[in-house]
Amino acid sequence: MTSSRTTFARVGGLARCLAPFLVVACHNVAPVTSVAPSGPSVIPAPTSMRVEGTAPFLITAATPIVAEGDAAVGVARSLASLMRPSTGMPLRIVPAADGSSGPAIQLALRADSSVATDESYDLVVTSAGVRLSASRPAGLFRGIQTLRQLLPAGVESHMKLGSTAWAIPAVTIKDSPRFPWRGAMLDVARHFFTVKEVKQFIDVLALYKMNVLHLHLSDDQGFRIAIASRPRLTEIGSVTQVGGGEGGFYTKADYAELVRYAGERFVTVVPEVDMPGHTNAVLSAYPSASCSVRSSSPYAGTDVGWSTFCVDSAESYAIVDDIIREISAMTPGAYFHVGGDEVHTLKRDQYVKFVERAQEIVGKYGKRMIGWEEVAKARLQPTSIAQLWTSDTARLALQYGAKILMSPAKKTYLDMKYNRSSTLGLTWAAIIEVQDSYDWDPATYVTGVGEGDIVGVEAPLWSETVRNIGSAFWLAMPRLPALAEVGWSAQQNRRWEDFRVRLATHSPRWEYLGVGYHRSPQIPWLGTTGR
Ligand code: TNX
Repeated sequence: MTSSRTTFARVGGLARCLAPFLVVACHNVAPVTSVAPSGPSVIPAPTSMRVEGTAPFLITAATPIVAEGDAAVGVARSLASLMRPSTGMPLRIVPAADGSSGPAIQLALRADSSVATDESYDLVVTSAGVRLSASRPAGLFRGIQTLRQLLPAGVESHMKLGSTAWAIPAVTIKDSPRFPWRGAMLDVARHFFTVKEVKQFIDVLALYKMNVLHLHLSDDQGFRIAIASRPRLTEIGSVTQVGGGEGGFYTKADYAELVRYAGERFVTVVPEVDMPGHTNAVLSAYPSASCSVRSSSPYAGTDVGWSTFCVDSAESYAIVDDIIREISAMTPGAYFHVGGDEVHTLKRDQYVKFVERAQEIVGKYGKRMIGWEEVAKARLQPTSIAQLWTSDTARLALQYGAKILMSPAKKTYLDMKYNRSSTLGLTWAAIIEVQDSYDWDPATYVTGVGEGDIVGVEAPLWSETVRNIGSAFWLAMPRLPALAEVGWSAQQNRRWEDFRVRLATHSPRWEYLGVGYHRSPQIPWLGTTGR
């Protein structure tokens, strides 16, 4: 297979520098021609990539973007707006019907395409032009991220870079994702994140071909989305956060804007309202849904497992119905996440009863239910998903024909520390360096959960210690691209020694994007500043 050839060529170059410290040394002293960074460092690794070694394609002021098919025009616009600020090139968008010939970046939608999924694409670059084809706009968009990574890092600059040659190496790439769900979760409940911050997060997901943003919209500390029929949820439930800050919430217009922004990048928003536990913020607003003797008031601590809806009260289900109805109506994606984790104060049958009612309500509003692994104790519908995080409980889902989303905490939790001295993060699941997050196979991680049982991989970023987007990025980068590759690239195309060298070349992009990162000692970063 072509990809193996490319990969082996890379690893072969490094084989002379076997010990990790020598890899760094070789990298620094060797002329760029002898090591991987001289070749394309695409993350996630494509299914197959042949580096032609012939002349590259040069973008000039005359290069148009040719959009074949109306639906390709939107994606062409994304590419143009990505490249115009840094290149200063006009990059006119023209329909194929114009019959323009000459060097161009062609984006083609082909219904008869041989590509496998909506996100698959083919990319051919020669000195004469670029041809990107896919059967769906999502595939073109993913292909554009590859094109972006084939260009010099400066393409990410918001200012025009005068002296850069905008060359794309001659390559032939065929690419398709391993799993349909490659996500990240942002906990906007423990600390609130503004619309602008969440958009920055979405931008980075898109760069690495991730396609799901799971928003953890409520927890004990805050309820973060306006529900018109239940105004107290945000009037009372959103006023604090961990540590006692002022919290916040999204208006319906804010949420709609996030959904739109994500959609433009072919990222699906999966909203989560955690229930029946993690509900102190809801219960402080509507105490009639609680049967605890402990009265609920705004909470800024970090304990878990102590709050719950009263599972026998009609009022609980009336609130749940209102919340799921209104959020579902604003959510184009197929899934509603009901949480379901860490309920330490209910008996198993009480818990199961609640989850089954919630599943019915989700179905009533046209969505499929996803919940943390504990929901697999209930009778699931085959369309539901259990999100594995800390045990093998999720496996129970398989008997109902339901699928599993892989978020094992020891590998995917972005809120775990990188090492003992990390200033941010927790340690309850593990200490997770970049290699730990990269070097595992979702299909062999849990006995009895194989490739066909898994819908994908998701990286949760819980925010007990994360007060702003800068801290979020420091924890996410570079583990997020590692997990993006776990979810996208075939297992046989992934090698840590190859990945770490490709990853090293990405830090200049993050710097142009204003995204801070953990300068992991496992990665042979370029230079001292990463540039
Ligand atoms: C466990 S993972 C939780 C969250 C915490 C997280 C911190 C899960 C389903 N529940 O409530 O924020 O640990 O790492």
